Amino acid sequence: MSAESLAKSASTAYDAMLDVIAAVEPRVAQATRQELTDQRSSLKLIASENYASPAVLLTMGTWFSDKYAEGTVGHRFYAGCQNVDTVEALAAEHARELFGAPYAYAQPHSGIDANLVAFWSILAHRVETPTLERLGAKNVNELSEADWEQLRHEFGNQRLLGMSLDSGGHLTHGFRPNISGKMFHQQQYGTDPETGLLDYDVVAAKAREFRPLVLVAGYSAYPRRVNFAKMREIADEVGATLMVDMAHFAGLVAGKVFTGDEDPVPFAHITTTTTHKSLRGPRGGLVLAQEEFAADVDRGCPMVLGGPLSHVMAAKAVALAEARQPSFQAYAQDIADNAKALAEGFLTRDAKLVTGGTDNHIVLLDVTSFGLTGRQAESALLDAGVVTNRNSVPHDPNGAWYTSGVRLGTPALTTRGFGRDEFDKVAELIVDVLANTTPNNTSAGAPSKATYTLADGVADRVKAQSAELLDKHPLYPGLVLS
Ligand code: DSN
Repeated sequence: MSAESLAKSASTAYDAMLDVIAAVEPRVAQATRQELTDQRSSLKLIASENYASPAVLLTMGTWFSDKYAEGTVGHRFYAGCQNVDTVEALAAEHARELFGAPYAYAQPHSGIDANLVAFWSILAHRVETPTLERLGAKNVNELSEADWEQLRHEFGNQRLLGMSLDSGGHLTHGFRPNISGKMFHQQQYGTDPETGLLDYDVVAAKAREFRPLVLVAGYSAYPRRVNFAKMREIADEVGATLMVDMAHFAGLVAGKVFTGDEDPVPFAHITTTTTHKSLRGPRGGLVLAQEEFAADVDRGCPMVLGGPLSHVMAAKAVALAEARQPSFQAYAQDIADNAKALAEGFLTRDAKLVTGGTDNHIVLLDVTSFGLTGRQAESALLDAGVVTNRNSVPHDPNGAWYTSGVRLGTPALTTRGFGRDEFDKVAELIVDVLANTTPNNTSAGAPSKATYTLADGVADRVKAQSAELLDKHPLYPGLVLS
């Protein structure tokens, strides 16, 4: 089927779908239409967002949503799961083939859920199983109260070492307010204060001293690649399990931009990801594992997760099939090339970047040189139709709420077909907004961290120039709603 006829079919499908919805709750149909208009008319630079294909989106809107399927393929707690088995097995097969993983689990509903499954599996495999074997019990129900208390104590007293939030790690990597920072004794590694880069010797020294059960690698706001061979060496030296959260860069792994030591899958005992960021699938999670962890990961539902979202697993299968096409490799390379162009666009305009650049899909702009907090910068950019999110920079003086940075990513606009020239223009537009934004004063006369004034005319000027870029690269070309 040609791209043109596919777009025509999608238009018919969405028109019909919106009619059916409008017959029950027209305001939802209207908001759904408006969301498409808004996404089409703004510069989406949120590093964790993308645009899934109509095939992926349509797959989510079916009766698979109505089916309960707790358990795993061929081993469910409900009858009638034969078709769920088909789509879950397909999603897992595509994931194994795409990433070269021995085992894949397609059920997690999100990245946080995928990480919880991974933590639970590591604890089950490395703490619970040996304890049960030692005590000659088949499962926890056979333990005496005293042995159960001992197991609970050991389960709840393990150690995790992960990257700190302000260095680019994720909340679930042991950030103390998050569940991961409470279910484990946690310590964090950061980045070099001068360069902003990971220092593997520092990570190794911390690991030797702390001796964690789990070493977490991966990031959500670090604009550089990671050497996972080195992380595995560190884990092996201290007897830790290496868990890599590749949610942000899974598309770059799938698209063979990150290969060799930069591909986490062969090195990690367990790799987790979301499916909706650079991987461009439906909103959801995925766990990949080496064989030794497979049986424990497989019990993720119902031990950690509620019933799987079968309609989303079906959409994961479609998205992963898309990611196995050669065109996805070209897309992934464009993501990385475009991020470099965006970074160069900022550097030539004297803006400050954390680590001085990028070699993945993220650019982390330090907005203190504009005299702004991240929150002011994010809001002023939104006024001009540029959608970003504020983010901490290492050792951030403004904390995790106001922040001093704005995180930008290239996956979404690359899907629309933006290239290096367009990303250079995007840098120009962002600098235009930020250079024309000034912080307001609080009632006490100090500079506010939240409010600001964007000079007259700037938002309209930037919106007009963005519109030229966006019109050249339409979102879902050929998809027309009546
Ligand atoms: N929401 C993800 C991100 O934006 O990176 C993290 O959970």
